[in-house]
This record gives sequence, structure tokens and C-alpha cells, in this order.
Amino acid sequence: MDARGALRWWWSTSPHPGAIAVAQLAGEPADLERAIEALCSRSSPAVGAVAWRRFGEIDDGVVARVATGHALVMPHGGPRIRQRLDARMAELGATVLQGAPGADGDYPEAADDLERRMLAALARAASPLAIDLLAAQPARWRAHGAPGAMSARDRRLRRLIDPPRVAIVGPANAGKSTLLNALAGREVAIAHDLPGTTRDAVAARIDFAGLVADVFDTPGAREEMDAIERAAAQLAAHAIERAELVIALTAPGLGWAGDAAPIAPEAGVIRVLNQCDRADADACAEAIDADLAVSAREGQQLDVLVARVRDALVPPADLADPRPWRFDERLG
Ligand SMILES: Nc1nc2c(ncn2[C@@H]2O[C@H](COP(=O)(O)OP(=O)(O)O)[C@@H](O)[C@H]2O)c(=O)[nH]1
Ligand SMILES: [Mg+2]
Repeated sequence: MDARGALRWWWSTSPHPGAIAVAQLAGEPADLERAIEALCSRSSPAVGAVAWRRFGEIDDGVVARVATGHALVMPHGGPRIRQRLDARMAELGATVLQGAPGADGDYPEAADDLERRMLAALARAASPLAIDLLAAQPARWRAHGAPGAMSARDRRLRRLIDPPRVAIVGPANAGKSTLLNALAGREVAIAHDLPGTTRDAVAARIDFAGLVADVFDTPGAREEMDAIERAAAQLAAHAIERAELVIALTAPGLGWAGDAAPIAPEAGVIRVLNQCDRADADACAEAIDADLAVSAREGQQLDVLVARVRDALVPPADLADPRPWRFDERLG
């Protein structure tokens, strides 16, 4: 993307209420910095850095400076917050665009607007499960007629396009970081038996058997935390509040700790007992309330957890439903 030129502001996420919204700000670096500074009453994060900011009286969230002339601004996903941020950015000299510049691309092969939007969604979709379903939509829309207003199913299926957010919460030493690493298939989080080891909010984009989601590891809040741990805990709280699914993780004897931050009322929760390889796992009190038991370290039952996460975010019935899917809210 050519970030230079007049300051431009647009949303990458749908205007419907969501846990998180992502807006993009692009333009000359000096203009961009001035606008972020005015919005947040603090300097812009350095290039490549991600920081927590207050957006004046409007909201708070994350600013990611992805390039000198390009930043992502991520507030909560309410329509009111969006409107107020649009107004504020216009005040600060940004041109508020409707949709990404050129986001729908040029698809000369598309027969009509429906096919053009389908191809644009296909190009953007994060999840392999989206491919066949999107490809089937033009025919379904023609056979059944355009679907009505955006339904709950339509919104759940949108998770195939924009990765939903999953937070792993639970007491220290439950194995949250070990689980994130096991799911990611690589070391993204530091797993260690010293509490406070997770000093940064860590996330990984993970494919749950066809559904791609962004998974956040969260450090538990502790009594004595240094400044870095407190900042990490704050970012984690933010991730938990915005998660569409929470994996509540524990281990034998650790109990189900009170959550580090409130969970969105519409978020799903899967209660998982970790460390099922231990001899005391079967008889522990936590086993009674767990939806399933896994071993993040030994890999037991992780395939079951992967399928549960996928099915909780995009139920199989939504995928199997032959009715058309309103995959783009701008379609008439
Ligand atoms: N036996 C066993 N130990 C585990 C398992 N998962 C994690 N651990 C150990 O538990 C300790 C804490 O793990 P960590 O992932 O750092 O926990 P966190 O504080 O919740 O992030 C480490 O010593 C891990 O090796 C497991 O499935 N089985
Ligand atoms: Mg950890």
C-alpha cells in the first residue's frame, strides 16, 4: 500500500458490533504522527511497535505503527465508538474513507457485484474453511434470493474471513504458555514454572482444523508485579475482554482462578483441565467441572480441543446450512 499522500482513515472491520475493530491510518509520517499524538495525547509508538493508548474521551485500545506512514488503531468494536473516532479523525484532518482504498480489487472475471465481492472476500479470508463456502455463494444467492438482514449465523461465518480472538486464561502454572506453544507448533510464549514468566502479551495465529483464529496467552495478575508485567497484564486484560472464545485452563490442584478480566457476555468458554498426564489428574476436583482434559506437554487430547475450539466459533450446523450467507454486509 502506498502510505504517502493525504492523511486517510478507514475501517478494516465490519461496522457491526464486534469485540474489536481495526482502523487504518495512512499518510505522510509527520501528519500521521501529529494525528496520533492529538488523538492519544501521547506520542505515536515507534515504527514496528505496538502500544496501549487512550483515544481521548472516546475509548482505549492498541495502536500498532506498522510503517512510518501507516498505523493500525484498534478500539472496541461498538458502532458509537466508530462514529466518534471517525468524527475525531476528520477533525484532525484525515479523510474518512468508506472501506479500504482498492480493497475490493479489480476482478474483470466477475460477472456482477456479487461475484466481485465474493472474490474480494476469498482473497482476504484467513480460514481454509471459507474457500468452498464463499465459492458456493453466488449460486446460492441466485437460487434462494438475497438473504435478509445480517443474521447471527452470517456473523459467525464471518469468523472464517476475519480471524476471531481466543484468550487462554487461568492460574499461574496451569500450562497456558505451554498450550499456546503446542497449538502453534512452535515457541511463541515462554513456558516456565516461575509465575510472571509471561511478561508480554503473546499471540499466535493458529489454524484450528480449518478455522484460523488469533490466540492470546495471558499472564495472570499477581500481587507484586513490575512495570513490564503490569503493562503485559493490561494488554492481556484487553485481549480477554475482546475474546470471542475463552479457554479457561487449569491443572490438578490449581482450581479455576477468577478471571484476570471480565469476559464479554457473548463469548464462549471451554473449561480445560491440563496436565492430564499426571497421576493425580483423574481424581482431582477440577476434573469434575472440566469440559475436557488434555496434556499440553504430552499432546494428549489436543486434537479434541482443536475441534472443540473450531466448532464453538463456527458451529458445523452453520457450515452445513445450505442457505445463502451474507458474507459482505454491503451486498443488497
Ligand atoms: N506434567 C505436565 N506439565 C505441564 C503440562 N503443561 C505445562 N506443564 C508444566 O507446567 C509448568 C508451567 O507451565 P506454563 O506453560 O509456563 O504455565 P502458565 O503459567 O500457565 O503459562 C511448566 O513447568 C510446564 O512444563 C502438561 O500438560 N503436563
Ligand atoms: Mg505463561
